[in-house]
Amino acid sequence: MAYDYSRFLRNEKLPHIWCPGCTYGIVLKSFIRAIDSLGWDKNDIVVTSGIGCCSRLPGYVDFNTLHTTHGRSIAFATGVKIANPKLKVIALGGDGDMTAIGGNHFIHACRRNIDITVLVFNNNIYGMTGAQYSPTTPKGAWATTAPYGMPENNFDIVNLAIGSGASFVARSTAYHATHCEKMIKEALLHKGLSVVEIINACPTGFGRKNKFKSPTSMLLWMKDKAVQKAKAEKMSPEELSDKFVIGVLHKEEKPEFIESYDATVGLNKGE
Ligand SMILES: Cc1ncc(C[n+]2csc(CCOP(=O)(O)OP(=O)(O)O)c2C)c(N)n1
Ligand code: SF4
Ligand SMILES: [Mg+2]
Repeated sequence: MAYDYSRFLRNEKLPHIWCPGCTYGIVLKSFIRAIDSLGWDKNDIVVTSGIGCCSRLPGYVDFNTLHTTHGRSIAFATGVKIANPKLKVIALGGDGDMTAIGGNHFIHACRRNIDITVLVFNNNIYGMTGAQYSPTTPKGAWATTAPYGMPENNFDIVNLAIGSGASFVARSTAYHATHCEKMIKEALLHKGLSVVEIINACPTGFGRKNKFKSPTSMLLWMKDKAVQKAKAEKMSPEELSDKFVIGVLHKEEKPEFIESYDATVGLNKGE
């Protein structure tokens, strides 16, 4: 029997706004299956987003949702989590949202290790506003703001998260939809700041002008370039040079922010 996504959707909000060939719908489904597999009460789940194409996702899911301001998904999520630590809080946003305008919120949430799951939809471009380059646009790639090729070095979101102190960091892609579901599920189960970078395709803003002949060719690029962690461990740096690794790339136990805050300051001080 076909999987019934409608139980988790605000069906009256469909059809969604995403372009044909955009991979955000695939990730939306992975996200729903991950949550469903945990059996959590919908009322205990809060999803926040910033502004961007992927940030429209909370509008379609039947949880408690906040579509906030550009770059501020994690800031709102932090407020919600501190106000009611029992809630399962998920902050999502694009590469622009999380590593450009919201980059400061991202690194400090990682440093604090607050118990929130951060999903970064990385399509290497500002999709919504017309393909300006973001901090993850590969060097040399075309963007409307880089008509001669992106001149800057780019962030590696996984390394940024690990370096900033996140206690769980994973990567997946829209092509690897079942793997993506698994990574999201593991992140949701982790106590502390968990980050999943999800490689996505924006055929309209990125693919068309960067020599991808079709949306399918962008998915096949993910298939070709992604290497599972176990396989990557047996490969040389040269063999990995034009690939990226997927899987759980960092996991550690360390004090979580709300527990530390409660122990030192007291969450209900003054009441
Ligand atoms: C303060 C502010 N600055 C700029 C914008 C314009 N803006 C909206 S979405 C966006 C970029 C979105 O890119 P990304 O976060 O990667 O999401 P995508 O659309 O690619 O999913 C920008 C610059 C805004 N809404 N608010
Ligand atoms: S512009 Fe790009 S990211 Fe936005 S909906 Fe279209 S394909 Fe997806
Ligand atoms: Mg983007």
